[in-house]
Amino acid sequence: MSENSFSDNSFIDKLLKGDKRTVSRSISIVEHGNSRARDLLKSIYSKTGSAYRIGLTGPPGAGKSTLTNQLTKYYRNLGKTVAVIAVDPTSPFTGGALLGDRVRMSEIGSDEGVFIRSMATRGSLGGLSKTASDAADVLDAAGYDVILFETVGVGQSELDIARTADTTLVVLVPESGDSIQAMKAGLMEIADLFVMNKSDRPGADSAIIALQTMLMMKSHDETSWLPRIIKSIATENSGIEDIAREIESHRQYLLSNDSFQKKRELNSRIRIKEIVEDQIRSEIWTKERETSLNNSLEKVVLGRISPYHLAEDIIEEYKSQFE
Ligand SMILES: Nc1nc2c(ncn2[C@@H]2O[C@H](COP(=O)(O)OP(=O)(O)OP(=O)(O)O)[C@@H](O)[C@H]2O)c(=O)[nH]1
Ligand SMILES: [Mg+2]
Repeated sequence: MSENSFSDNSFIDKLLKGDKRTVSRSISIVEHGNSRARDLLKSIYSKTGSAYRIGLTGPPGAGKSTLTNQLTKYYRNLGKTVAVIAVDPTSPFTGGALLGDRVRMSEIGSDEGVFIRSMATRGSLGGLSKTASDAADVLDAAGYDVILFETVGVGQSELDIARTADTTLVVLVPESGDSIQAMKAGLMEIADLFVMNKSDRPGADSAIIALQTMLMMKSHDETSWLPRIIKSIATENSGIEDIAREIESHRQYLLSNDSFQKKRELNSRIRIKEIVEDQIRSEIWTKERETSLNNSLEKVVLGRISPYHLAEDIIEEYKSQFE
């Protein structure tokens, strides 16, 4: 296979057959976000669209991995194949910070119908949502029925995951009761369903009531989807069926009123803009332009040239190559 093309179809064939090594290599390729990644994603796109994409987000330690593990077993019992992507928005190293997850997930990791991968996105080209969507396309094309994304809800990451997912689960614990009030509007907006995990701990019911009160204040009409709150004890495999049933209700809701199409259109729109912007950004910032920019900074700081003038010069010079 040549370095930059997939004209030799055996790689793609193996990927489409779900060969795990090839799936894994393909994800590494898309993580780089370079032209090779783009070639790969172009070749497989027509084979995507059948996997259901579920995102799990929430505060650190809420039980996202434990739930992911249980949901994976649940779907496997139904005969579905499952891919899990643990996205770590903070670590520049793949794997390291998620070692704990790996240990816990080793139980499902040996199952032939399960694929587990952790992805670090800091430092990779493009945002988390782009990388996650690209990885999901690879897994979708490889034939996985269900794709579960786990990411800790810090800052932007949960919004990115919600964009990539068809159904988004926000996982909370009774202890977050007090902080629910302070919870960023972000988590409230993205949840298609809430999971009150660690319901074996005191305060679960009052946390649910507090959350319910906040949810009722959100504006909605008879056609909007109202996120429900499901109790679970992930470590005891309790509540998992309820969660899966609610995910299915949400899927049916999306399908019944063309929201599914709309949601995927909206996500595609954002994704395409990201692809365009990433590519233009990398075209503009060649080594030469970076160097020339660095050489002009002193003049800017000393007040001899304004940042706007310099920016205009750079843009003019960039455009001139197309004339
Ligand atoms: N008591 C109790 N403990 C739980 C429950 N679910 C998970 N845990 C424990 O909580 C801890 C954190 O669980 P994880 O599944 O790693 O949580 P996480 O949200 O994936 O954590 P990060 O990925 O680090 O943000 C582990 O020790 C679990 O065994 C539960 O329902 N009840
Ligand atoms: Mg985890």
